Amino acid sequence: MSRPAPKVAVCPWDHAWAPKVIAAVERGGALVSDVAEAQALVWLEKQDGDVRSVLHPGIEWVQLRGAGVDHWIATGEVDDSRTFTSAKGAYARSVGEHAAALILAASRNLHVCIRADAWDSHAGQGRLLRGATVGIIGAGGIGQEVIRYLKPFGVRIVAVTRSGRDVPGADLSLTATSLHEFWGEMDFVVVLAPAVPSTQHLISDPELEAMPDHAWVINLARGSLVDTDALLRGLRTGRIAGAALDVTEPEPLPPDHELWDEANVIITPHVANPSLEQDRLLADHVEENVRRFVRGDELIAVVDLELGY
Ligand code: OXD
Repeated sequence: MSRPAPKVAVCPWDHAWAPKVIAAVERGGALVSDVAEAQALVWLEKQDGDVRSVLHPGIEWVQLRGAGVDHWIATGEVDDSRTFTSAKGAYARSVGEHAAALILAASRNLHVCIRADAWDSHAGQGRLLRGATVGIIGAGGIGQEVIRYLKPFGVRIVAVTRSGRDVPGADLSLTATSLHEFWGEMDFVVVLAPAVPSTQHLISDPELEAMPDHAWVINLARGSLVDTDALLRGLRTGRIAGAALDVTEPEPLPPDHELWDEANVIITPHVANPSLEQDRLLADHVEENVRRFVRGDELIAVVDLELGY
């Protein structure tokens, strides 16, 4: 006899994403229930709620909506009392596409053209991506998408992971410890690693110093991975050519922050993962994880508290 379908709650039930996520839970083969009776919970709040307010001992598994869970770990909402899963991987295509757009904008000098108010064919000159070296720092699911989008442009990819495993599509795969020899070869450095204590200010003065003066730093991970003061110094002294930032430290970036005045900085307000698409992408992820939960299989994107993501 097969076991009864597990009960899964979606909270808050009146959240804008709830209808799509509830449908995904049903497609995954679970019963949507009130949180009091649930064995699992999909938590749709971002930063403004506290998942602990609805948890009870019967809840074995909590699915969070974020790919990065640094906020939930820092607040203690994610702990070892049960299984927590993130949405790691769910938004990879979207963030990958945004990274490719920022790299193309930088190499084609679009930031200069967009700000110009007169015809200047010299200032507007871009360069070919062909032959450029692109470092992907944290080459997980999103990194793979970036590689897929950029490979047709004929770039050389240096992929950095914790283990240094061979990353499909990369020309060179490294661990962060061997990276210092390669900063000097980077035309673009794409930061995608999770925000954990060891990645805090991963890009600071020494790294910017070691990069070629035409290099661009592209950050789509968390603001804390790039030292903002060092970045400003690097930009002002011409140590690097530019930065494209979807995430910043501080975030949101205050209106009077100096980064807004830098001509060679492209800022997008943490929209690589646009909310217009996010509910659908999260729903696909939830459906797959609910299906696994129903079967008793291993869930995807389980948060590892020791690793911090
Ligand atoms: C996420 C993000 O972590 O959008 O999901 O940054």
